[in-house]
Amino acid sequence: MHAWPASEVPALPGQGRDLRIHDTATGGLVILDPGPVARIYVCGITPYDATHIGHAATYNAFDLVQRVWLDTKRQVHYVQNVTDVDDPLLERAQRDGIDWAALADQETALFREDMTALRMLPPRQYIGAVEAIPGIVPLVERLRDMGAAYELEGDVYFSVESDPHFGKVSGLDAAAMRLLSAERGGDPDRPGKKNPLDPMLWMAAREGEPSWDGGSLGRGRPGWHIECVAIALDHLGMGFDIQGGGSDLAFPHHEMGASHAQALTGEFPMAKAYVHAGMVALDGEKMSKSKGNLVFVSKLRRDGVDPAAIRLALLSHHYRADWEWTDQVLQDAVTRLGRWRAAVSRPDGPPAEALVEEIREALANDLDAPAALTAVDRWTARQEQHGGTDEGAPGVVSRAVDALLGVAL
Ligand code: 5CA
Ligand code: ZN
Repeated sequence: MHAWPASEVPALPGQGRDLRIHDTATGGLVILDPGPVARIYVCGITPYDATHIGHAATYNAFDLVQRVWLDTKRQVHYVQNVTDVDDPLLERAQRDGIDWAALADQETALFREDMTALRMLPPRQYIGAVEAIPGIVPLVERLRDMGAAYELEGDVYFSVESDPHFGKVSGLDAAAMRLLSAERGGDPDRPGKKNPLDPMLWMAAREGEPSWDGGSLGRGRPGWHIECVAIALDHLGMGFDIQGGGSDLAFPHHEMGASHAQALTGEFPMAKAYVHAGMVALDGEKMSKSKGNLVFVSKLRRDGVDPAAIRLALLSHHYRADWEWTDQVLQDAVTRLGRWRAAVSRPDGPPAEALVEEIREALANDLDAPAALTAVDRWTARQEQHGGTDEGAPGVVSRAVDALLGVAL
């Protein structure tokens, strides 16, 4: 699949800083030391509805990761998937009487537009589950042949016991895992499984549903976790720097994915850090396609909201916090954007070097975007109150805000 166009990232004076980021698996900050090419996999959308503010907040967090790394003069190998075949997508297409593939195409196209408008840097590879199937089948066969997977009425399940490190991503106990598994796409109550937590790797073809040639597995379609693992291993290999997504993916998705990869390769860990963004709520409940309490990025854009203001609204919350979208959050961002734009529109102003370092330090410290915004606010207030004589300082601020925060002033 094609991704979306990259906005330009201006080069900045001085030196970028290495990222320290919270890792769900160890529960603390890790100092990442990627080589010249940093490797990150971020779970993409299931395209059955438009991009909402919760999705955008999660992609914003990982866009900041890219920007911090680019600022250290590294290249970034960023891979993202599109879950373009899965139960919720098929159910929505059925409900609305439309073709599932057309629905996926349409919503993926809208996602690309939203990401472009928000200045999210694109992944190097943007891969759909359907196009990944030829790579998924041999992995499932290999897991089965090595005894890490088993068949149940034509479906193939992964045996969580085959990975000695199972449980290390989320750190949850079996009871909590069982609850979340039932909530998030698993089938812990299906009779005949070796362990209730075992997730499906390959689902045998069902009447009226799309299916693909699965070689010795028979016709069917892939499970959710193996989809991301196949794509990540194909393009990034083991031991990549960050596996990213929203906090609702820590278990089972990233736990199972890591176990699939670790069982397949015998290596540990799949990723050096498992990074999870908090959940955005609306009216007191997590924004989710299944509940329908959504604020769409595309709708805000149609209503004439500047995408830079949407981006600033996302940046005003720490990525790990759970937070609530309100009209006030957006209004505050619109006001802030106006003040920043006015402040950088003058030819000179207060010195900017220290501000660039403050933004760098804030982001390197577990992506503390709110601290970065406060630093820009302080410079803006000085510009408003006293002005300054540094020629070109507003241009430096404008480039730093663009390069590090993805906001075009
Ligand atoms: N296709 C899978 C991942 S492989 C999936 O979870 N798709 S999704 O469309 O449901 O979500 C896409 C991303 O947005 C995921 O990282 C998810 O954790 C994140 N996300 C979903 N809802 C919210 C929310 N309310 N707040 C923050 N992030 C969210
Ligand atoms: Zn995923």
